Amino acid sequence: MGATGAVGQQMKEQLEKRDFPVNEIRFLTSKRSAGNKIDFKGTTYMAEEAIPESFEGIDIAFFSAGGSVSEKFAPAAVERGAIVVDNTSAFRMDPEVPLVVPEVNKSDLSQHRGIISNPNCSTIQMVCALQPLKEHFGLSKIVVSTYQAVSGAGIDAINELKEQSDAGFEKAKNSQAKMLPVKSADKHYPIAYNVIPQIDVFAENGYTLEEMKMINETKKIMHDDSLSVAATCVRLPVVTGHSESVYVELEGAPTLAEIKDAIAGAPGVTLMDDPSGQVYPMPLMAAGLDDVFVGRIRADLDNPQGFHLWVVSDNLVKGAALNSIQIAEALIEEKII
Ligand code: NAP
Ligand code: 3JM
Repeated sequence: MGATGAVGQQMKEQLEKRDFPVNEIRFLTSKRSAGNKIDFKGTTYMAEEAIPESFEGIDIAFFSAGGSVSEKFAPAAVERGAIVVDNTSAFRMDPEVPLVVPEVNKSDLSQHRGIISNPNCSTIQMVCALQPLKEHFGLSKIVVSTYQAVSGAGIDAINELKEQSDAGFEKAKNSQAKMLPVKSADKHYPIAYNVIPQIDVFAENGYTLEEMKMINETKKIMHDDSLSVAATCVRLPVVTGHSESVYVELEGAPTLAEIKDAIAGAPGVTLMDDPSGQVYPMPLMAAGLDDVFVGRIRADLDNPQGFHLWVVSDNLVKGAALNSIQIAEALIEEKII
């Protein structure tokens, strides 16, 4: 569901690349793209307008077409026997819906009642990097600032960044932006040559919903309501790949070498940290890759339990499509489906 979107196209690529076991596949979209041709593993398919009957005979339905589409169609898919892996925020905080990053809380999958939520992209890469620290040393506090790419806001936002960038600084400054910070809002700002400290709409407490997603989802995935989490989410003129500056306070006071060893040994995480060689992760190098990359690891200068990290990953890959496919792979491995 949402097959023609930025996430949907990446889902298709991941299914092909990982040779996911498929007997039959349907590519669902809105009416707008129905009839468009989609190539999958050497066969050409037609995109179909989603209707409740689209889910007859389907085992696993991957949703990435926005929250309202998930609210409308996920129950119809579950009624027809499908397990829904939902990439939207629609059900993430529902206590009956597992919210899963397989490297962190795969065991929650067994509790599913038809819908499994895929966390927000910024949450996924952060919990992958921090889970080894939690396991080895205990984790009590997180303060994160994000540097997020426009691909997280969909294909139209990627195109808008490209158009504004090509137009140059002066023209971009006066351009009629339509997509960011929030498409449905009345007011928009150019993203090229700019930085926008707003992702998703504002909540009453002054945080944005993107920030509240990171805060609430992290506690749910890590099974720790007492974990202290603060987030500031910022959009940058980067096509794809989110970066995060993360400050953590641990329950222990490990050495820097122990922190690096824990991160280097974590599944799905690559340590990339050598200041002497100017080695650290950046979104341009992470684009299209599966892993979460961590560098710039430093001990806080005042707090022996405090550490700073720089965490980068492709938000469309591990942040969205890959994590969803890994959830489906885990369902098969664990014989849940
Ligand atoms: P996108 O590039 O704008 O694509 C949207 C997709 O949804 C298109 O395939 C579109 O089909 C389809 N769609 C829109 N309205 C529909 C409707 N009423 N019925 C059926 N299909 C409809 O957006 P995207 O970046 O792929 O993101 C899609 C959604 O995924 C987001 O809204 C968000 O909820 C979720 N997402 C999650 C993460 C994450 O962190 N896990 C990251 C990014 C996005 P048409 O081609 O017919 O318009
Ligand atoms: C990432 O329903 C919508 O309009 C989608 C908004 C959206 C979300 C979301 O809330 O599902 C855009 C981009 C996300 C997300 O992953 O939380």
